[in-house]
Amino acid sequence: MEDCIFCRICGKEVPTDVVYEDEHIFCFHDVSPQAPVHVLVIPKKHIVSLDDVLPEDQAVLGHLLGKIGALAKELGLENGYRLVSNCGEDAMQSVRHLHFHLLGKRKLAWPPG
Ligand code: DGP
Repeated sequence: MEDCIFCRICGKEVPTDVVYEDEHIFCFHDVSPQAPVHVLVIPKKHIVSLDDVLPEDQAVLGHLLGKIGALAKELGLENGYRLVSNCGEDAMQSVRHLHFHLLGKRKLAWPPG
């Protein structure tokens, strides 16, 4: 999608610090890190949010979730981490391209704000 910053990032129109990439997913460092490790994991397909997942997207999202443990290990998150997807207004989703925040390397409070 032309005016989507995350589509532009995974389409390499906007340079970014890539952590992992394959045919279906892209992982890069968040521009505004909320923890010593804060990366975003996204499907390359433009899906607005978890509310917009279609049955045909499920394999890609299963693939994405299946990669999280390996990514966490690669990023040194042996002591634990949090995976978050903000969906919609109440969760303050600011980028309308489905993304998962992978956060770690500090104690993460619960409940979140
Ligand atoms: P959310 O509030 O859940 O929609 O989070 C969006 C995140 O995306 C936020 O933590 C900042 C990050 N972000 C927004 N624009 C860019 C960008 O151009 N580059 C990178 N690396 N991260 C971005």
